[in-house]
Amino acid sequence: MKIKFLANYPPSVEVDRQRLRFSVNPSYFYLKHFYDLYGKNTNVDWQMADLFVLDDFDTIIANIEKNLPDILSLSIFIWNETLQYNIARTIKERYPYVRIVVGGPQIVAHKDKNFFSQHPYIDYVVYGDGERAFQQIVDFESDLSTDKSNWVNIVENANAYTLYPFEQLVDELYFTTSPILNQQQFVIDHIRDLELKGIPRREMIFAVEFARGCMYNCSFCDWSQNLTKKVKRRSLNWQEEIDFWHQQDVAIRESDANFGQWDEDLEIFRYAMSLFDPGRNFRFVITNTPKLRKENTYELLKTSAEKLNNVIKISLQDINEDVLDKMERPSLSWDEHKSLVHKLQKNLDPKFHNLMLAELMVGVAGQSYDSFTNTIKRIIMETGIQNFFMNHWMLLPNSPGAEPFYQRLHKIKWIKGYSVDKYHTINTVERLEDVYQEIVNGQGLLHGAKEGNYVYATSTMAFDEMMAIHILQSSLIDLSNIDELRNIKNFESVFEKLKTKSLLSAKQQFEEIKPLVDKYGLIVMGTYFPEKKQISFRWKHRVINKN
Ligand code: B12
Ligand code: SF4
Repeated sequence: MKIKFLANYPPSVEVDRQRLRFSVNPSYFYLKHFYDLYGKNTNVDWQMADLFVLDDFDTIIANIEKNLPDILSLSIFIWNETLQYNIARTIKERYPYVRIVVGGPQIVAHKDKNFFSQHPYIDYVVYGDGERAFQQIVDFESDLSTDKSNWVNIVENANAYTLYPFEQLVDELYFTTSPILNQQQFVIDHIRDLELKGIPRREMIFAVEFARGCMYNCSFCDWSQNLTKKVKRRSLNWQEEIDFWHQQDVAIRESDANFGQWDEDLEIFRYAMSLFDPGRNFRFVITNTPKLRKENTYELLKTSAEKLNNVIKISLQDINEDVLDKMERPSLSWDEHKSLVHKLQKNLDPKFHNLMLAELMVGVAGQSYDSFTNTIKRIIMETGIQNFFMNHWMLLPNSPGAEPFYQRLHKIKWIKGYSVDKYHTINTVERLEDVYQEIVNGQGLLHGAKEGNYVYATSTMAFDEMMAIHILQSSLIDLSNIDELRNIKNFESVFEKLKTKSLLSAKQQFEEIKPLVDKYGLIVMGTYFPEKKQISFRWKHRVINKN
C-alpha cells in the first residue's frame, strides 16, 4: 500500500517580515503516528510528502505519476483549494483506481449532501480530526477491515453520499506519545528532502501542538472546523520534543489557539527560550497568545521581542464593545489592552517599541468607516502604536460567520477576490482588464495572488469604505516614515484630512473598477498604477492623472 500526501502550502513571508518562511504543517506526521499505533497494515509505504508548492502543475502531476500511490491524500485549505482539487481530478481521470482522500479545515462535505456532484473524483472526505478516520480508510483499502460500523469523521463517496458521525479525538495513547519522537527518522528525512529541494534550515519553521482546539467562537474563525469547542491537551514529554527540534536546528512555532492559557505553556516557553542561541536557527515563535490571560501574554510578548526581535502583536480585531459582541470575540476591554501595551512600553527598551503592531479585522459586522477610523486614531493617540496589520475579512465556510442566519442578520455580501501577496506586487500589467481576463480564463492565482471570498458589504459598511481603510493605512505608513504619528503637529486634524482624502480616493478607484467587477464577478484587491504597470498589495492612494 503506497500513500502519497500533498500538503502543498504556498511558501509565505512571515514572522520576521523579510525572509521567505517555509512553515511546515505536521499533519502527515500525526496521521502516520496514529496509524503506527492502531493501523493493521504493516506494509505501508509512506512516501515523502509534498509539503510546499515548489513546482508548476504539470511537474507536480508528473512527480506523483513517477511512483503512483494507491492512496493520494490531500490537505485542503483556503489557500490551496483550487490547486488541490485540480490535482485530485487530474489523477483520478488518468488513474481511476487510485483512491483520493481529502481532509483539512476548508472541507464542507459533512454539511453539503451535493458535495460529490461537484467533486465526483474524490472517494473519501475526512472532516474534523483526521487521525482515526484516515487509519480506518487505510485499513479498509488494504482489505484488512470491512467493518464500517465504527467509522468516524468520514464522508464516503461510494455510489451514494454516506456521512459517518463526528467524534473529537481524545485518544489517551495518542495524546501521550510524541508523533515526532516516535518517528524521528521520518521527520529528519522530510527536513533533508526540503534541503534537497533548495530550502535551507534557517527558512524552515515547524508547527508543534500542545493543545488542540479553541473554546471560543469568533465569527470569522473556523478553528477545529467549528465542530467542537473542547480543548484537548497533549500530555507528553515536551522537553524531549523541543530538544529534538533544537538538535535539528530548525525553528518551531505553536499551532495552539491560545498558547499561554495554561501555566505549563509558560514552562514550555521558558525552556525553549533557554535553548535559544542567536547564532543558530532554532527558536520558538509564539503567534497566538491567550485572549484573556494578560500576565502570561505580557511575558510571552516581552521575551519574544527582547530575545528574538519578534513583532509584538496585540491582537485586537476591533476595540468597540458592540463590534466585539457581534464578532463573539473574547477580549480584554480596551482599557485592559492599553494597560498591557503601556506596561510593555514601560519595561521594554525603547528600541523594541516600534515592534508593536495592532492586528485589526476589516469588514466585520457592526463596523462603519467612522467607527473603524476612530479605532485607528484612538490606538495611535492612546498607545503610540503605529503599525497595523489589517486583515480583510475572508469567508471561511466552517466559521460561525458563514451561517446563513448570521449573514442575513448583518446583510453580509461576499466577492471572489484576488489579493497580491503583501511582499510582492503584480508587475508588467499593460491593462487592468488583462488581469481579470487571465483569472477567468483559468490561469488564476497570478504572480502570487491569493484567492478567496472577501467581504464586500455589510449592513454598516460598503466596499469603497473598506477600500478607504486600507488606503488610510498605507497613507499612515508613509507619514510614520517622517515622524512618530502622535508627535506630528495637529495630528488629529491631519488624521481627519487623511480620512476624507482616503474615502475620496477609494470612491474614485471603485467607480473605475466597478464595471470590471460587474463584468467578471470578481475583484482584484489592489490599486492599479498604469505608469508603473503595477498592482499593489491592497489599496493605496493614487493621484489621478487627468490627462
Ligand atoms: C501555522 C498556521 C499558519 C502558518 C502556516 C500554515 C501552513 N504551512 O499550513 C501561517 C502563519 C503562514 C498561516 C497563515 C494564514 N493562516 Co493559518 N494557521 C496555522 C495554524 C495555527 C496551524 C496549522 C497546523 O500546523 N495545524 C496542525 C494540523 C495537525 O492541523 P490540521 O492542518 O487541521 O490537520 C488535521 C485535520 O485537519 C486533518 N487533516 C488535514 N489535512 C488532511 C489531509 C488528509 C488526507 C486527511 C485524511 C486529514 C487531514 O488531520 C489533521 C490531524 O487531525 C492553523 C490553525 C490550526 N491549529 O490548525 C491556522 C489556519 C490553518 N490558518 C488559517 C488562516 C485563515 C490563515 C490566513 C489566511 C490568515 C489571514 N487572514 O491572513 C493566513 C494566510 C496564509 C496564506 N498563505 O494564504 C485557517 C485556515 C482556514 C481554512 N479554512 O483554510 C486556520 C485553520 C486557522 C483559523 N481557523 O483561522 N497560518
Ligand atoms: S480567533 Fe477566536 S475562535 Fe479562533 S482561535 Fe482565536 S480565539 Fe479561538
